[in-house]
Amino acid sequence: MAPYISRRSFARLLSVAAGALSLPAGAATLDTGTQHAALGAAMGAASMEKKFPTGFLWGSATASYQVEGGVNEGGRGQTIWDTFSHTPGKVANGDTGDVSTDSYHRYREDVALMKALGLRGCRFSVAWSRIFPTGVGQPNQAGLDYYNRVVDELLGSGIQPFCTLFHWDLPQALEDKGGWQNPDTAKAFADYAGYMGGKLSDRVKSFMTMNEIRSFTELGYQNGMHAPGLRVDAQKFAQVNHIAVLGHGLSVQALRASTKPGTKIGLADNAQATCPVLETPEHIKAAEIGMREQNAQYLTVIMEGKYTDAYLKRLGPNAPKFTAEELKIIGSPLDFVGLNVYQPTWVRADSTKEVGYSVVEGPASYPHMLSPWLTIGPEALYWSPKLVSKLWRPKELYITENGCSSSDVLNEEGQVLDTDRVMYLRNYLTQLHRAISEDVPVKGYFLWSLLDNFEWADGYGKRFGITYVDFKTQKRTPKLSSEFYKATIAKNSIA
Ligand code: GBH
Repeated sequence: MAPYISRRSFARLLSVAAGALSLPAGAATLDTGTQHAALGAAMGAASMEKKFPTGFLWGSATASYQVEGGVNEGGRGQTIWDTFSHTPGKVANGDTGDVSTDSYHRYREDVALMKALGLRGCRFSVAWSRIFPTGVGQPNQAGLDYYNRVVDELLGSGIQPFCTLFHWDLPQALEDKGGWQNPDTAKAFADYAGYMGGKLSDRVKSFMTMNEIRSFTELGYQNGMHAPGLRVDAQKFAQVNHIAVLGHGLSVQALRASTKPGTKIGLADNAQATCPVLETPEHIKAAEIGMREQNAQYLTVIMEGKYTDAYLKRLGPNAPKFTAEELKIIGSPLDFVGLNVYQPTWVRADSTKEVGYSVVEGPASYPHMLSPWLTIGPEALYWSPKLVSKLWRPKELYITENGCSSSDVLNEEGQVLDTDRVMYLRNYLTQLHRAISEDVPVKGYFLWSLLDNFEWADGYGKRFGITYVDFKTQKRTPKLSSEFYKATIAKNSIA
């Protein structure tokens, strides 16, 4: 700090630092030493009390196959995750989503948990195969009825529903015809999305087309770790990505046509959260370039309506085949961008690279949560919305997922004291506050997840909930992190 501050700049600093704080009358006329003390106190208090904007939407997120169970009820059709999880060796411990948290039957109890936390937003996903059991054809009223009940229960509890239309549970009948390798799937998805928009938009005001395109294409069709468990060649894989983003664009258009005026349409994307290794201008610039290039075939093509030159060059003969018309559809304007943010991608300036940056792999000692991939970098929740906002100026942003796994156990008193999850959330939310205080238009935050649930190929072994679920009895027990989240919401601030 400078040894002397002019009265005018001192007053300005105070007003910046103090926000709503009341300061001693005439503070600006005090001597320099007292000024510094007062300023320090104001800054300290301001940094202790990090207020979120009034009306900031605090919520939680789940996804159909991960929580519903009831896989053979209400006329639901089979999905690629039923097939995959029932194939020996694919999911840890042979776990399946057959029952999971049984939210198909217990959604009222789950909504009550949300209400008790003070949540005002709930992100859930619709299982396509409950609505169109084979992906196309005649709609299934019993499936629609279930989501009508969920939506009505949420609204009755003062919680805004945010609906995701595809969170990876593709109808098996569509996979049998090539799944996301077949452009017909993109069209079928748009038809289904349009149908849901027409049925729900009298009550649901925000829709997300897809969840994490990168995850279901890379894990499902490139490395085979998720359903449908395929490993297609590089050219076919680039085409899978193209068909998926095309499905997104077509569904945006279908939703525009079918929803009530004022309905907001976006997606939930896990754009790699490029963070500068050091916060210097050159590395920050590198992170910005990295945000575009690391996500070229996902968020970048969606926001810009074109693939970057570097992406097409890198793929060479394996680049996707596309038309100008398709790019236009993919780039259909959105009302908001949802970002799922978990781990950082550290980036540095690198003049030896044509693109000007490189990704830095962490040392072996780099800390992570229970899931080995979930390296800890709270800055991700600053840089991801910050850079997305700078590059593409979306009108609104939401954090559609953030949270972590922990080796939760019930203690003798029946509590789960997940201090590591509290640590994770506190630090990430502090960085989110930093972004918002710089006017990045983040309107809400959905914690992943309300409940421990089926964590895909990790089965039930990796718990992400702020509520502990005993999968034998279905008993739900709020963890320490629930208490933390509840207090954060009540204060609308992070300490
Ligand atoms: C999100 O994926 C999903 O939207 C959600 O369904 C999921 O439950 C949640 O986050 C927590 O994982 O095993 O090393 O190959 C997060 C992105 C991409 C993270 C795939 C795990 C597998 C890494 N996921 N990744 S590895």
